[in-house]
Amino acid sequence: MLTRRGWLLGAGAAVTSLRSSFAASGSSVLTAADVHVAGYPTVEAMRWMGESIAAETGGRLGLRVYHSGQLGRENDTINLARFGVLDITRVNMAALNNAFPATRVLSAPYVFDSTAHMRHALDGPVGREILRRFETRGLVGLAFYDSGARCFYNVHRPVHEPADLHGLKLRVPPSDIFIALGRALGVNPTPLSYGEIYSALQTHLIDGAENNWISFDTSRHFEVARFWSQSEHSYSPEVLLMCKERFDALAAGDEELVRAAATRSVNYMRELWDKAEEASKAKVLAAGIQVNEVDRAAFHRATAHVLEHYLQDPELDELYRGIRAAA
Ligand code: GTR
Repeated sequence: MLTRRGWLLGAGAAVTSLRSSFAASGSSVLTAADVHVAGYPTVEAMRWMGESIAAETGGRLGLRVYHSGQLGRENDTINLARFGVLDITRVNMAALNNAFPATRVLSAPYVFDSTAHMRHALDGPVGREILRRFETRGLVGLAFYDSGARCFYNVHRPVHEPADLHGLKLRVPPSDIFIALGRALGVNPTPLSYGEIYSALQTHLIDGAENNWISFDTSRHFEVARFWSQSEHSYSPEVLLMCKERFDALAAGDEELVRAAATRSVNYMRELWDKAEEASKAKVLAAGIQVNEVDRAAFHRATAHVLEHYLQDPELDELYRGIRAAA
């Protein structure tokens, strides 16, 4: 049987051989990973970034995107990037919450009012400050991408208020914040990696999960979980992280070029996001998903202590104030 370690070593070897074949031709290629499928806005935005880098360097530098979790689970790709096996990974804040305290304020419940608010806050000083913090642990924060509003979905019933969730076993990302959020709502929070959710739903290991419209659609979770409740409890955004060692080793001028291409890809990503969100919503509605509004104020009240707990940290409190000032 192929062990997890064996598999990761295999992925590392594939990346290394790709790099050497490019090096032999006098050009070099950056490798990037994403757990989402081809066509997902984050994957397409990274490809766009790669094309832009290749065009500007006349093909001297390129970017190869491994989508669909080909290089492993999100948490694994963070370490692959920290240790230089992989150059860039696109992950959600949830995967970083435990190891990078500053990210907690971005994932906590009811911090952002809307996608527009989140974009505005991340484009300003709060976003820049959080990106900077990754450098202390071997990573360079290149840019934030959207992740929309996370909502609950399950196989049993519409959820209107927190009590409707009581007793359900819900998958949450492996993050203490999401576990605390689940507990605050009376669910049995079950941390699993993204790729494990579909079969966990099918085999009734879990009753539901939470995510945004595009993930609900492209992961095909909607085929099993037929009730979607518009809780919008977190906007936990995505981030593009690059191996710091590899970034520092880029040729003169290329650091700025890579940073600038990542920054420009954000606008492209947002355009794709807005269109894909509408398309995914329409698709799952046409497939017969039952959607309902929730008593959002009740959800907010029930989870307020989770945010308050994290705001006892003065640094998080300051970042939070910056976020609210951008509302
Ligand atoms: C998605 C996010 C993924 C992954 C997933 C999850 O919204 O884009 O990177 O974190 O959620 O819940 O695991």
